[in-house]
Amino acid sequence: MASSLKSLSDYSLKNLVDISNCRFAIVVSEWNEEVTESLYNGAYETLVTQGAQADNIIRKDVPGSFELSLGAQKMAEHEDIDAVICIGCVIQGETKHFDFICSAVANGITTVSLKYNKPVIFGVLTPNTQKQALDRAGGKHGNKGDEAAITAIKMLSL
Ligand code: DLZ
Repeated sequence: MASSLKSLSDYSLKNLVDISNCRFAIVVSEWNEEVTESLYNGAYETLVTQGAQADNIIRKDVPGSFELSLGAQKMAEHEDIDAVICIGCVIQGETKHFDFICSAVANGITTVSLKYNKPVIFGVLTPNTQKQALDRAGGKHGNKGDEAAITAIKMLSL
């Protein structure tokens, strides 16, 4: 299949752990809301489909992707949260803002994950255009929110 038509969110459902008693936090950036809401819905639905209880999925919104790291830290510091999923979309602009935000959030999320020794998942799209983002947020390339949720579950099996 041509890559332009292929879902880029393929993942294996092998070796998923029982998450019926796991608690998840999903931190959602308000920037590019149409995209991040679709990513959030994909992540939420995938967690529920895989066995998470709706009451065990907490949502927190932050203004932009730059703020995802602190939002993730505030969730990860709670002992009863098993995994955090960060949802954002940074669209390439004409300035260096894109590079600063992407690099800061990637480093910040990694730091939080290592500090609290729990999965903190990078569900952040970094496309060139909004169309590319929508294609990956429930469009022709699948939904990267689904993939972020599956990644969180897989990391819980470590
Ligand atoms: C300022 C800004 C810009 C230009 N673009 C985006 C974007 O595409 N995606 C996103 O999530 N956030 C963007 N932001 C906001 C920053 O993430 C942050 O909220 C502000 O710089 C304030 O710290």
